Amino acid sequence: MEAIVVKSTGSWITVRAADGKKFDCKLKGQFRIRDIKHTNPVAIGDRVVVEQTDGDSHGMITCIRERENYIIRKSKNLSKISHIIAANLDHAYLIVTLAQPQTSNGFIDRFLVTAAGYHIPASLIFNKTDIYSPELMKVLDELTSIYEKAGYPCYRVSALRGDGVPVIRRCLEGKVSMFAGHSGAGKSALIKAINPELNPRIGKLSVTHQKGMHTTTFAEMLELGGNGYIVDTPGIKEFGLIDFDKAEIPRCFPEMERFLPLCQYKNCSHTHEPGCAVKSGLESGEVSTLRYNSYLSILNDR
Ligand SMILES: Nc1nc2c(ncn2[C@@H]2O[C@H](COP(=O)(O)OP(=O)(O)OP(=O)(O)O)[C@@H](O)[C@H]2O)c(=O)[nH]1
Ligand SMILES: [Mg+2]
Ligand SMILES: [Zn+2]
Repeated sequence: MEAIVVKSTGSWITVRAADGKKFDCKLKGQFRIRDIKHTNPVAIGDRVVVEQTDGDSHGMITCIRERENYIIRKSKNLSKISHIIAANLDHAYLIVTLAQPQTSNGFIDRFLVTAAGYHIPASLIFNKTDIYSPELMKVLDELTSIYEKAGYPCYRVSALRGDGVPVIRRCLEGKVSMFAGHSGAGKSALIKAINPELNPRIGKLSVTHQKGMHTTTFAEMLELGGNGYIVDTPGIKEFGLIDFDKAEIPRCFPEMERFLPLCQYKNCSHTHEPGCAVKSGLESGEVSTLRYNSYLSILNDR
């Protein structure tokens, strides 16, 4: 039987069959040993083959189909081990907050680079607009202009008040999408606002730091009223890039891409070389300083 992984808690992997039925499965031993590079041998969204055991409700995963794409990041503190957040996605959304907690540009750009690297369309959802001061609204306008120019749709919502939620609901229709972001950004709250029948746990912010308390602990694919699926994910603090070549990174900045063939040197790193077209794009304003600085920072990561 073919099925899709919808939840994995470490001890059990929940899969959904084509008819919507769910099974708790174990993984055949061989995968655990084979895939030592990742902390998780199966990821949410994986297409798998399941053999039913134990009557109706349990199964054994015997095969993991090749992934079309995935969002991957470095595991905390273990630089060589990676974690696949979700696989086989139609769209990846980063839930961004300018306050409580604040999302940094470096975090946004590392996420977008990862999505671009695997050709997953990505968008930004700015949440908590109900608490933004006039100054933060100006920052929001600036960021929206920068990211939309770079080719990333930007949305504004308040999961709390419901502002902007219908637009997101329509975006998710008929697709498998993922919400990622810092803990406390409101991923689960937004899912609840999109579909009140769903009941993901929603946390509180820590009183001292106004950050989330890691309420969602396992990624889970939830069904949006029979018309689309959303993967709710645990909050992440940093987004460590993995599996990227230095030369690949400029191609993951869509607004830089068209300048790349115009650089004087074929192996231009776009940092100091004469005749660099990316730098001329920076001077003319077609490449923003904010994004270019993220590019430099990501180059320095490796
Ligand atoms: N003011 C305001 N608060 C919000 C909004 N959306 C979510 N919150 C609050 O932010 C806190 C965290 O929300 P969650 O949905 O649990 O955040 P999360 O991103 O799922 O966090 P993790 O599961 O820890 O990764 C809760 O107290 C929510 O009520 C919003 O639009 N405005
Ligand atoms: Mg959550
Ligand atoms: Zn160049």
